[in-house]
Amino acid sequence: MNRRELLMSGSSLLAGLATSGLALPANAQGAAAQMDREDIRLPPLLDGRTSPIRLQATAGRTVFAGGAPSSTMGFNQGYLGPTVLLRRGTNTPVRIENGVDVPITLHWHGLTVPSSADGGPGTEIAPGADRDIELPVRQPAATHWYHTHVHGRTAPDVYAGLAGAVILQDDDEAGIELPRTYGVDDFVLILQDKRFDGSGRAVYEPSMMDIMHGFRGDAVLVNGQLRPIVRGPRGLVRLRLINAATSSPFDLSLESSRPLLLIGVDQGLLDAPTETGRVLLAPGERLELLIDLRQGEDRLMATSQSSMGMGGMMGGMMGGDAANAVLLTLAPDEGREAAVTSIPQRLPGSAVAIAATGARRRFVLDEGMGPINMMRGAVGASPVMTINGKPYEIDRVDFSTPVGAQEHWTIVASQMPHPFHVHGAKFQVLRNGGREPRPEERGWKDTVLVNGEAELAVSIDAETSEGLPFVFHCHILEHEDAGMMGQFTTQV
Ligand SMILES: [Cu+2]
Repeated sequence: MNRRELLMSGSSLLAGLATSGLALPANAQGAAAQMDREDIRLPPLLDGRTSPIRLQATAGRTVFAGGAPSSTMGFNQGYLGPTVLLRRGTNTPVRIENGVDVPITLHWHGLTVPSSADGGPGTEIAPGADRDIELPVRQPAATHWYHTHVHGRTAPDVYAGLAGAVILQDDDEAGIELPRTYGVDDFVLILQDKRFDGSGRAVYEPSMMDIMHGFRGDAVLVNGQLRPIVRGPRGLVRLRLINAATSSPFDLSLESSRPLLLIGVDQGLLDAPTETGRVLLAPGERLELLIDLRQGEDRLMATSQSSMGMGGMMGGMMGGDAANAVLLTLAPDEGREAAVTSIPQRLPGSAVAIAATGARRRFVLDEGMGPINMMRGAVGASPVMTINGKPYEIDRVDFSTPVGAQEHWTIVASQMPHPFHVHGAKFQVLRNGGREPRPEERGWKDTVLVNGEAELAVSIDAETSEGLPFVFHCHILEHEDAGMMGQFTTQV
């Protein structure tokens, strides 16, 4: 079967997913309607700025949108984990305990810390075991997140809920008048799409086509809630959006068509607020937005991109690939005074491009849409995916480079868009798919949805320690689990 035939054979399935779109199964609709005005629940805060913290992986039973209880996992609770507060310049001791029956790791997505603290695939914690680390926080204020990262089972375990938010603070951010009262005018919003069975239970049983093209859910949940309402004072509120889906990129816009005010991306604040009609948030990426609630009630909409990307072949075949859905309602609380009512002119971020004088590297991401995976699929085996022709192996290191190097990387995603992520480093997007970076691709990043070829200026920031390499990989977690991941070491 060639690629086109494969796509055609999968098209009815994909079309079915697209038309079912972001709706719920019929028997969950009534409950969902009742849930429509449920206030958002934020994860509890866990303050690591001044004291050690503890994160215990925990099994749970969670009701999503009024359906039957789902088997889930979380940290210190049954689904997702607390929001960890960190501050630049501190060293935060963390105890990670594994209270579930599968191995876990704890990767700090976005933190550039030594690899022994960072929790890649090489730091597995067995059921019942624990691990003590220390996080040296030396980078600017930003929204990051943490999640399990065991090779071969990252997708199911992140889907189940082994993930949480990080708010990193510093003096520069504190010096700007921005909303920062958690749950009052500053909201962490963790996005995960889920697929539901007939009883409304969230299930994860990806087909071969889901693995190849990326799993798509029936609904996008925010902190585990369907279409919650975010109430804030009459003034500015800050949304910290984290895409923790296994593979769905979300195209975000306001129902009113008013522009979004973008203030931050993966690695921190921009140099100034930027107005944009819509922003694309790929798996692994974060965005910070300001919303002015004086303009009245509005809704944040999420269009789930077809797995084949914008304007791609599948988009055409499905006749407009997207189902538009309300992600959440934004509502002013008339009785509450806002702490912040004016949009800052400047933000602490730096727009200065780096030199990229170091090594040039080229990474070709390949989901193996060829005969080998077709044969494997035919006999029920899982597909093998590669970077530069090689699937991930825990004992293979693909390159080594000095800490402080500024390198020029070309990432190639020729068959479908892949969100590329690197540990221990940050980058600026120079070009993506032959165009200038979009507003949400500017500033320092650690994840980018590569569509065609992307040119990145990469700053290698952290050291590999205790013989543990850093990884770079596709953040479609099904692809990562199938081997689309490589490793490198750094030297101080
Ligand atoms: Cu991928």
